[in-house]
Formats: sequence, structure tokens, C-alpha cells
Amino acid sequence: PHAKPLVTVTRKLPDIVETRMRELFNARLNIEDAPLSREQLEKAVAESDVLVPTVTDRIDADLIGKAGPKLKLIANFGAGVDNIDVDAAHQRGIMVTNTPNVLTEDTADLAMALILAVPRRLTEGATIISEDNQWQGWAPTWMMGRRIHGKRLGIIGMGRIGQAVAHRAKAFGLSIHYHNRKPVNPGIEEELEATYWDSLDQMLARMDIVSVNCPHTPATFHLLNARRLNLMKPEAYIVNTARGEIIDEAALAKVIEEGGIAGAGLDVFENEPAVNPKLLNRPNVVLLPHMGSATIESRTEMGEKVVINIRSFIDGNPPPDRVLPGDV
Ligand code: 8YV
Repeated sequence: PHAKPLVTVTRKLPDIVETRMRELFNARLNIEDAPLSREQLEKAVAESDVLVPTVTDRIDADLIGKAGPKLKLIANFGAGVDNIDVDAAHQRGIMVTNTPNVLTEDTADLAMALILAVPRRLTEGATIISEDNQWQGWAPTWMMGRRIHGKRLGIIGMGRIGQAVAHRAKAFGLSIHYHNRKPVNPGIEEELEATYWDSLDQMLARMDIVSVNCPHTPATFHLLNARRLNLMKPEAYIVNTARGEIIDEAALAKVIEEGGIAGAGLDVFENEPAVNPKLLNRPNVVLLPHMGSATIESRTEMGEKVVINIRSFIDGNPPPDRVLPGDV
């Protein structure tokens, strides 16, 4: 029988997942949950058979260069793999896996929650009461937001999460528009009554709400830059539950400050946990601390997926969620 593989997990995971990992692997867990230092990460890649990082770890080419001969798998806890240099790993013969699908519905729920929250001023209204009840009473013209029903939603990135957002938004009476590298299959387009825009610029100029649902790759870094943000209507809103880097955050803050768009709902930021100070304390900006997949169910199932990917790999089978360099 082979020795159990040394699996280093960089952050605390749900108990049930850690218990399973202890049973199956020689698991080096992070019970304290303090993010590993660079030195600790270097030690982990030098010694482990498998590394389980999260979005808070930078697994770049330099770190991968320090991998020991045993390291054969980086099993990311998370769907997005922009924290990992997948090319560098591939070149060294290290496989990368992720945890898609299980977080799709929860992340789409959070995007939909922001699509509702920003135009209808939910956090603004909630704060007025919850901070020592500042409510002076009902009035006909007070707390008027903007209607969702009948408006146009432009989805950037029509993958699993983008489609799940589209289904929800359609039920709320929004018309669905999307920009993607290529149109989705006609059956899906028909079901969603979705309109494909080959030109992102043209779509942005026409939408009432824009939802960012694409991965962060070199091609999507600052996809929404100052020029593109300025194409949007002053009445339009933007929601991002994907990755902060897709939007030029400083440019967004400026456009909001200048009234170039009506508001934003952001779950992700360029330099987490830092947030551009110009975005703070604005009633038309709803900020959340990267909570898209933060349900007990998603985080548990993400951990279970990590375990399945590691086990498949060790048993010599192709892991279900392999990420290839061409995918990113
Ligand atoms: C996680 C995510 O919070 O899966 C992703 O890409 O952004 C979230 O589910 C985080 O990335 C886990 O590493």
C-alpha cells in the first residue's frame, strides 16, 4: 500500500471536509485560518504531494518554480483559477483542478440580490432603520428607486453562472442580453430569449443593468476600463460577482463620483480586502465582502469536490475538474 499523500490546505475548510481529508490523506490543515506567508507557501510546495490553495493565495510562476519533486497536483478550492499560474504549473507537469458547478446557483443568487438591491435602494433603506431608527415616516416621494421589471440586463460572460443569472433575471421581467467570446448554443439562447452582442461597446451603451460573470484572465483584465464605463447610460447600474480585476476600480469610482452611472453592486475588488475609498459611504453603491459562494452548502460541496479531484488523481484517473492552460 502507498503512503498517504501529503496534502497541504492553505485555509480552514468546513469541518466535515477536514474530517474527510484527515481520513483519506496525510492532511496538513490550517486550523488557525491565518493565510500562509510566502515562506510557508514555499515550504508547502517543496514538501507536499498536493496543494489546496484558495483565492487568497498567489500561486505564481516563481512559487511553482520552488515546487518539490513530489508536487503533482494543485487542487484549487474555488472555481476561478486566476490565483494560479496554470501555464507554469502545466510546464512543470503539475495538474490544476478547480470546483465549478456547485457554487453556480449561490453565486447567481448573490448577483440577482445585487441587481435588486442597488436600484431599489435596499441597503440604504435598511440602514436608515437599523442605525438607531432614523425613519421619520412614510412619504409619497421618499426612497424612490428604479424599476427592475422590463429593463435590459447585459451579462458579460454567459457561462454557467451567467446563464443562472439570466434565468433568475428573466423571471423578474428583465430582457436578457449578453456578450461572450461566442454565442451560446441556440437552444439556450431561445430558452432565455437572449440577445447576443458581438460588440461589448454597443451592448454597454444600451443596457440598464450590467452583470459581470466572466473569469478573470489576461484578456478580461480591466475589460471595463474608463472608456467603456463611460459608454454606459447615466441611469445604468453595474453588478460584479466575478473578479474585481475585470473592472478598473479607480475608473469605476470616478464614473460613480461624477454621476456617469447610477450605482454599483460589488462583491469583488481589485485588491481584496482593500476597497477603493471613493466607493465607500455611497448610498448608490452596495459593497459585499466576496460572499458569492458563501453558503454552508456551496463551501462544503466545494471541499467535497477538492477531495474527489485529489482521490481521482491519486487513483490514476482523470480528475473531473481538470483545468488546462487553454481554458484560462
Ligand atoms: C470563493 C470564488 O470564495 O470560486 C470562486 O472563484 O470566487 C469563490 O467561490 C473563493 O474563490 C475560494 O477560493
